[in-house]
Amino acid sequence: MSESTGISRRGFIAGTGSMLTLAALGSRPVAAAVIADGARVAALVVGTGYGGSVAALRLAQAGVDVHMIEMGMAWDTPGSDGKIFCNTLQPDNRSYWLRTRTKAPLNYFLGFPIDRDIPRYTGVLDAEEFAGIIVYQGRGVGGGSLVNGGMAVTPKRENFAAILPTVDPDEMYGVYYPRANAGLGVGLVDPAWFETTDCYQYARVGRKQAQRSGFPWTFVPDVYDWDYMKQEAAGTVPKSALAGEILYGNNYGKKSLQKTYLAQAKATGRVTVSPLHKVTSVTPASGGGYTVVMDQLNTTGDTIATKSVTADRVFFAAGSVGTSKLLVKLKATGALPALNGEVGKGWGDNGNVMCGRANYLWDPTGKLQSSIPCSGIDNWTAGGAFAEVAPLPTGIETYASFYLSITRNPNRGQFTWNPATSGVDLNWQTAWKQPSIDMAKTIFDKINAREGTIYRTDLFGVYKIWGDHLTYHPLGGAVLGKATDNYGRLSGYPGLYVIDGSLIPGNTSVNPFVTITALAERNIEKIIATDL
Ligand code: FAE
Repeated sequence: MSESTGISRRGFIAGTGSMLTLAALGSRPVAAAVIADGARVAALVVGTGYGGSVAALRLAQAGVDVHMIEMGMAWDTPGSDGKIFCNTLQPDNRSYWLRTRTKAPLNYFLGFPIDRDIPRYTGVLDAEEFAGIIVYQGRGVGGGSLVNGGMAVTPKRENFAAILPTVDPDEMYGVYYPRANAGLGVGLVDPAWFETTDCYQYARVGRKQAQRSGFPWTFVPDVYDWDYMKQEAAGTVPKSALAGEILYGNNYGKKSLQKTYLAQAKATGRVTVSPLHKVTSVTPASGGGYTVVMDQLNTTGDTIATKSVTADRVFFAAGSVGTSKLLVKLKATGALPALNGEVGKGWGDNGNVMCGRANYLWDPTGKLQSSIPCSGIDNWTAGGAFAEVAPLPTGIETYASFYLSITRNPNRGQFTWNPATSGVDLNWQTAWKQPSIDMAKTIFDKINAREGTIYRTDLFGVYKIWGDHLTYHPLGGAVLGKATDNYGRLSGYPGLYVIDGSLIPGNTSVNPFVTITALAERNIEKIIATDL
């Protein structure tokens, strides 16, 4: 137990009367010691996604006590069905963050809306709505790693200068990308198994059609345990990828951060996590360090306590949207007035756009589809698009090919404080997706022409081809070398750092979490060497 929590389980039980407390808890063990009001901590990490998990592990290994604050749940306890997470096809209260109706990214099927009512709960997927875009994000200990597809892609080196122009590619490709890939447990599908398994028929159809149109097709690495997936296919273990689990959590085979960086961090004995705590303010403390204010939430999202702690150092790792919103608010409301004018700027959607294509009856994509994508079409150089061949794990034959394209969309949004609502707005407009649609069309118009096929119009509405209303990949808002120095130190405030996807200026050319992890590895190494 870290001293920095200010409370230990034994002390808590002794201090409140052990019999009474155990009776009230129904004899269940106390899951974790949450942070106490008035605590003093050496390092406080806001958020438990990729950036936060890297920071916590490396700081702890360097001998620093770390407390991680996470607004979502711990996701370590099974529900009444014996599972921690609910299935994509049967969303229940565990699916969405504080919604009374689901908000599925593919919200129509065969032209009919598929969203349904659910009880309001601190579920695992947040569909955060801004005026022109819905930003999907993971909520809980593990951040986006709980809900994502696990596609773990290192960008091509030739594209890196456009991704992070102020970072030395030699050190990234020589040291930090390899370190991130190892820490995340990245692996590749067995190519021989891929050729024969039913669950990747959809990917083989995607490959055949891409290659017939002359597009480079490539395997994409993932953090899923590929041996486990083989056992799922053989029917010897409980299924998750082959049970269609995606978006609302994965119960078995995916190596989320809880199984990798966070497990290692907790094993140091120096890292404590407070779930269901949401940071609302950070401001310089009179005696040095920073006063961090947070709301403790219950599972319907009500505030049940407000706590104020002091931290010597604060690492903002609340994700691109979470960190940007916090910093914009703290600058505008006078908590951190010296933050520079770059805070909130340079936000991008990683060029995300989705579409489906209708295949002929003689080209089925399979009723069993692994929810973990393993391949993509790389037309980045010629047409500005990298398209995941994505599953439609509905359990029935759809004769559809489905794609999430990552495109070189140049548009960038900005977060601003809105005094009228006491909230943070994002000025992204839906029309700004048009360059992404144009780039995706460089692939799919050609495939459709070659195959004699058409776009699906029933997945995102009635007669709507493009899923242009959303992103899974928010990036930017506290850009490296602009809002911060070249290692994430916030200007004007020694001891405050940004260490998540908000550092990356809007696009990574591929799925982003390996780059977020590698950049965090680079920055924390420098910070530990020079600031501690
Ligand atoms: P992130 O993982 O979002 O973690 C931030 C954490 O901070 C979250 O747990 C928040 O709940 C928490 N938080 C926010 N505000 C506060 C606050 N005020 N107080 C306390 N806690 C707070 O940030 N990327 C890939 O590379 N491959 C994929 O296959 C892929 N698939 C995806 C599929 C879906 C459906 C989604 C939503 C995302 C996907 N992503 C994928 C994106 C990836 O998960 C995302 O880029 C990273 O999770 C971002 O990492 P960060 O560390 O920036």
